[in-house]
Amino acid sequence: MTTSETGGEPGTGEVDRDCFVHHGTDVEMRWDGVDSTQFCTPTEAFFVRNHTSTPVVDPATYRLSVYGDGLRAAPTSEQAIRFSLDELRAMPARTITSALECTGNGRRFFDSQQASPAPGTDWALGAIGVATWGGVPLAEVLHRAGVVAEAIEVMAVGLDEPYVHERVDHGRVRRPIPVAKALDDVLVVLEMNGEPLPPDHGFPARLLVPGWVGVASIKWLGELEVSTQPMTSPWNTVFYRLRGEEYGAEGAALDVLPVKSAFELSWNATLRAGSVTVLRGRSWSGAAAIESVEVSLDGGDSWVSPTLFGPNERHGWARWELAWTPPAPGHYELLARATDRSGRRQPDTVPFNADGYLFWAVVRHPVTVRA
Ligand SMILES: Nc1nc2c(c(=O)[nH]1)N[C@H]1C(S)=C(S)[C@@H](COP(=O)(O)O)O[C@H]1N2
Ligand SMILES: [Mo]
Repeated sequence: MTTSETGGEPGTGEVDRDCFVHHGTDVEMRWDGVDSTQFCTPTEAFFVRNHTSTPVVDPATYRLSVYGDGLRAAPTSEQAIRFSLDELRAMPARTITSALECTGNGRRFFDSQQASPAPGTDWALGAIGVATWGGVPLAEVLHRAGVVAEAIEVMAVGLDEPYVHERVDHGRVRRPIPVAKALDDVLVVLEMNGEPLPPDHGFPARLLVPGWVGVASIKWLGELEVSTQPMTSPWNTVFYRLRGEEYGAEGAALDVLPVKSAFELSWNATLRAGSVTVLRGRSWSGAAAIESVEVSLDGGDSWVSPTLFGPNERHGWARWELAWTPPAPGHYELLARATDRSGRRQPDTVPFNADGYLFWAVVRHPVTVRA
């Protein structure tokens, strides 16, 4: 049903190369390219994170297979209940405007700000985007498949090629989520920003797990195993765990994303002394809407409140702006620190973890002011 494209990068020929920072099989959104008049990230500027490469899935033969002992008839994978794309499209539709963020977003700041580099894609803060996702509630699909009250977890499996890392074949990208989350607000996405899902973002169908680590939002969704027992995959036992001194030997599997902020400004931007510059940025949290944002123009000595504008809802992001007249030439560090409505405020530092996940400390953004 699928063939794997050769070539390391996603979206060959489809993406505007200049609007991204390239990292092997991943591409990162450029914060200095963000259009401050737009709330959603345009699809063509949305980051891509692929463990292998974008598969070509034939929509005519595509089926979503649902099976497991958490369904009334307890079908095996061979006996799976199968939904075609037309059947999914005919189900009651829903849209949600939500961020999707990679667990490793901000990883490079473990190195540059805390002198503790972590392996993995060297993201700055551009492994995030907000889109309007359209599709079918996962709850609808699970109810039609006959989910039972004893079901506790749903394992989503992608149709991309098995992931081989350091000569270990980990199988297809897959990860379980609790049934409670699956039935709450998870979407089987068919459309992104009003258009059919593009290949790089999971055509013909993917999950969107609002507020959770991006890896939960399995692309090219091929299977859902519904189980009455806890399930494991390398993506919840080996990868995407917080491992490190502060977290214990086993580490903790990751779910809800923390609160973060970014300026819509190039790294080392050049500004003019004595001229008014409107600084803009966005803050977001997996847990709640944004309560407040503080900005420091002097490396963290003093803080001022930017003006928040536009929508500010759970799962989106809050936009903010602040007029600044840089007083004198020199090098400055601009800081933005958000607090969400669940009471979490971005810290100055975060404890290291071996894979560099969830860097949610305040990022120090350098700018040069010229005469
Ligand atoms: N099947 C599959 N699903 C996947 C991945 C993948 O490599 N294969 N990458 C995951 C990760 S780590 C992230 S951050 C998001 C990225 O979604 P995007 O590429 O649409 O931005 O997809 C997730 N879903
Ligand atoms: Mo990710």
